Amino acid sequence: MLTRIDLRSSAYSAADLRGVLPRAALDVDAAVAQVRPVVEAVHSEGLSAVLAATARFDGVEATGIRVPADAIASALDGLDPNVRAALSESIRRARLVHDDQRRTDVTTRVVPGGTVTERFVPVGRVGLYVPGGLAVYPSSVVMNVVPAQAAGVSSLAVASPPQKEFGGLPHPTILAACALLGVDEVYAVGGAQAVAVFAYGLSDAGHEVEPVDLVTGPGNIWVTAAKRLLRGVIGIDSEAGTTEIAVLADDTADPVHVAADLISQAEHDPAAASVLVTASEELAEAVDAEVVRQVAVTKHVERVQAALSGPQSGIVLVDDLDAGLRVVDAYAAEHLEIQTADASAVATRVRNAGAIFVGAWSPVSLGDYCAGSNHVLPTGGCARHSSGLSVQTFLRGVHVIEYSEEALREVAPFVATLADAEDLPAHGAAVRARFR
Ligand code: HSO
Ligand code: ZN
Repeated sequence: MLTRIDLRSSAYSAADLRGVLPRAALDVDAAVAQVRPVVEAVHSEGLSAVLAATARFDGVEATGIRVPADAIASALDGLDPNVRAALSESIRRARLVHDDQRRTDVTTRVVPGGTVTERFVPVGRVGLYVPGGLAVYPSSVVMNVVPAQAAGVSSLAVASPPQKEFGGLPHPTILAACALLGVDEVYAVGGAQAVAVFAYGLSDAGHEVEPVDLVTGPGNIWVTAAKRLLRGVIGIDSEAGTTEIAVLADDTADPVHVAADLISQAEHDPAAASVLVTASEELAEAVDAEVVRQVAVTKHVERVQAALSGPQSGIVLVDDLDAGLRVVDAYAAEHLEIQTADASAVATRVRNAGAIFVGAWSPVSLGDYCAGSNHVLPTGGCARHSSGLSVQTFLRGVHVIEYSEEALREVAPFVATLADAEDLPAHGAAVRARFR
C-alpha cells in the first residue's frame, strides 16, 4: 500500500534528500489571497462581517460569537465521566511538564557594576485557536492553554468553530475542556474570521472583544493563511500544517506497532503523512502487509487510505542506520519515532524533529494525549528551525541592562570607537556627554 522510495546506494546531500522525500505541498499563499477579503471585512465592518463569514463557511446563523458562561458550565456537567477523568489526567501531566520548563531570569555580571539580566515576561493576552472540522480536539485545548497558563499569561481567549448540531456552539467537549482549564472567554468562531477577530478585536456594542497579542493553535489552511497574513499585527506560534509521523526502525521493531502508529496519524486527514525509514527490507515488507491488514478494520478507512497512498507517505529504504538518521534529519518530521535497538542512544543523534518518541513504549498517540509533552508541533520541515508549543512560546525574554558610572566610564572608549567606525558619532557622544 505504501510507496517505496529506495535510497540505497545513493549519496544524496541533505538538500537533495528534501527534494526526494515524500511531503505534501500546501499552497498557503494561494489561500492567503482568498482569506484576505474576509480578514479585511472583519477589520473594517466588525461583527457583521464575522457573522456573514460564519453563515457562509460554517452554515450557522448567529447574532453574536461569545459563548455564554452557562453553556460552558453545562458542557462540563454533561461530560462523560471517563472523558473527564482522562482529560484531567492529560491536564495534570501537561502541567507537571510545562510548569517545570518555565525559564527563570538569568543575571550575568559582565563587569563589576555592569549587569545584563534576561527577564522572562509573559505575553499579555493570547488567543488560542482550536479546530473543529474532521475531528474534535479537546486535547488541543489542553496543549494550548496549559503552556500559556504555565507562562503566566493573564488573559486567555479560545476560539473554535460553531457546530450546527450543537446549536451554533463549539463542540461541547471543547467547552468542557475550557471549563476544566478555567478558561471562561470562549468564542464560537472559526477559520480566518477567528484569527481576524483575535487580531483586530471587535468594538460592536455589547459584543466587544479585546485584541490579543499572540495567536496560537493549529488550524486548517484558512486559519494558517490568516495567521500568515496577520503576522506582525499579532504574533503567531508557527504554521501548523497537516500531521506527520516518521518512524525510524530496524529489524528489532514490531511491524504491528509500526503499522498501527503510521495509521494512527493518517487518521487525522487525507493529507496526513506517514513515513517509515528503515534499512530492513524485511521490516518494510512486514509493515506494508500489516498496514493493509489494519487499514481494512480501521474506522476512518477512507481518510487513512487516502493519507497512506498519497504522495506524502511512503517507506524509505536506506543502507543503514546512519543513512536513516540523515534521512530523518532532512525530513524533519513533526513526530519522529525511534524503534530501533538502543533507541535512546539513537535518539540523541537526531537533530531535526518536532518531538522524538523513543522506543517501543512511547507511541505518538501517547504524546497526543497523555505523555505530558505538547502536541502542537512544527510540520512541513519547519522542525529544522522551529520548536513546538511550549511555555517559552508565551514568554518574551527582555534584556535588562544596568551599568554603574564606573562601569560605563571603563567601556566608553570602545563604544566611541565602534560608533565612529559605523559613522554614527552621536552614539559615542551620548556616552561622552556623561563624563564631561
Ligand atoms: N497528532 C496531532 C494532535 C492530536 N492527535 C490531537 C489527536 N488529537 C498533531 O500533533
Ligand atoms: Zn494525533
